[in-house]
Amino acid sequence: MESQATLILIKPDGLKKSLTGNILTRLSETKLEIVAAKMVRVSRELAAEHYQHLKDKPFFEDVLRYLMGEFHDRRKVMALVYWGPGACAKCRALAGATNPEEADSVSIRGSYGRITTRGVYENVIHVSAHAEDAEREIKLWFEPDEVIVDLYPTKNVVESREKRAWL
Ligand code: IDP
Ligand code: MG
Repeated sequence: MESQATLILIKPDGLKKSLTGNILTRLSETKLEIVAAKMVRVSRELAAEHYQHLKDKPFFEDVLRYLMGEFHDRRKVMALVYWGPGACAKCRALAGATNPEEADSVSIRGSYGRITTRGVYENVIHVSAHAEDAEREIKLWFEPDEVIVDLYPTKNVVESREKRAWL
């Protein structure tokens, strides 16, 4: 099987419920390699771009607010890239179905997810559906230099913008 990458997000409910260690332990069963990881404060623009395929759904606004952390008082997600053979399928199998009530009860979403009274599927993690989605999503969440393997072709650009540096 060919190596591929997949984007994992531990969503704000996963962080608030202190499930990070648990989720990473579950995912380690895949024997995939973690090639990028960081905490991200999610802007509306990033959330909307990430969930662009849902923009016509009635729950779109709530899903953006969920990913931005507005329902959990935790304005952050943990973003990781897992890499190896069949990465998307392996991680999605462990994650379980989108609807936490339909997810296998021992899957991550089946164990820890819930449907809120607002109707949001709070399902703890995101996993890219397939290699094509993974490429789009990883390019959205990570710069090339934040990933320790060369996943996709890059180009060199000269940037002269002001940025913060350590004092
Ligand atoms: P996925 O996360 O399993 O790939 P998508 O269809 O891409 O599922 O939906 C993205 C996220 O939007 C889901 O993880 C879930 O949080 C939310 N969502 C999807 N469908 C529904 C729905 O019918 N009601 C409420 N929330 C939903
Ligand atoms: Mg999806």
